Amino acid sequence: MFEGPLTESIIGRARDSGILEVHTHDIRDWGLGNYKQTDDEPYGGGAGMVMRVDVIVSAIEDVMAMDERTAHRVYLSARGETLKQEKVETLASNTERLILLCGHYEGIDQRIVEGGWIDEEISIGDYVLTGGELPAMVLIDTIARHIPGVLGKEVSAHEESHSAELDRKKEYPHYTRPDVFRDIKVPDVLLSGHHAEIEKWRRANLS
Ligand code: 21W
Repeated sequence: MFEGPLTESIIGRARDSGILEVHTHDIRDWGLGNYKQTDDEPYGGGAGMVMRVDVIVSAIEDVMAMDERTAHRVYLSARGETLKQEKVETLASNTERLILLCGHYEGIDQRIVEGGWIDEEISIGDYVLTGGELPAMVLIDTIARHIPGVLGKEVSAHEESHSAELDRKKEYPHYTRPDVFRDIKVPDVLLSGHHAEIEKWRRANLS
């Protein structure tokens, strides 16, 4: 399920050029018994299944040992702190290696958190998904574009929408050729070549 978002376009090119590494691991590789079981019924009853602490700890410890650099371990969880651009920038500048644990089913055994095998829990927003995989890809995408060389040199992640420089305002409207399309014209000021006026117009049209 990580094919596509992580192999195409900007992220794909960054991986091909070696400035970004992403490795995926199937938790079933650490599953128990002939059925490679990774989950079990919740203590206390209730619907759904819970991912087993022993399976996940084995997986985390083995993945940790695959690289000598210390890793920041994030559990993508609907109960986590909502991801904001500020967090993205903190992770991008302080973290060389991330281990992302994607929850599935109803969640993971809480002892994974209590036992210190996770550094933080992150959600990507207040809506319900089926698992942590899409959130993991969102987190990778947001962090990757802050790595020098990932974006083309004409765009830098630094002075763009949501950055501190633009007061985390969104964007100004963009136009390109043709200057008239089905009677809809590009604002005259953008064709004027008057840079001060263009700046003023863009500042006035931030949203
Ligand atoms: C969603 C698992 C909800 C469990 C009562 C009984 C990771 C996520 C996820 C998921 C529940 C993120 C329930 C935004 C997300 C994720 C799967 C709770 C419901 N209520 N960010 N059972 N949204 N989602 N179970 O869903 O793992 S980050």
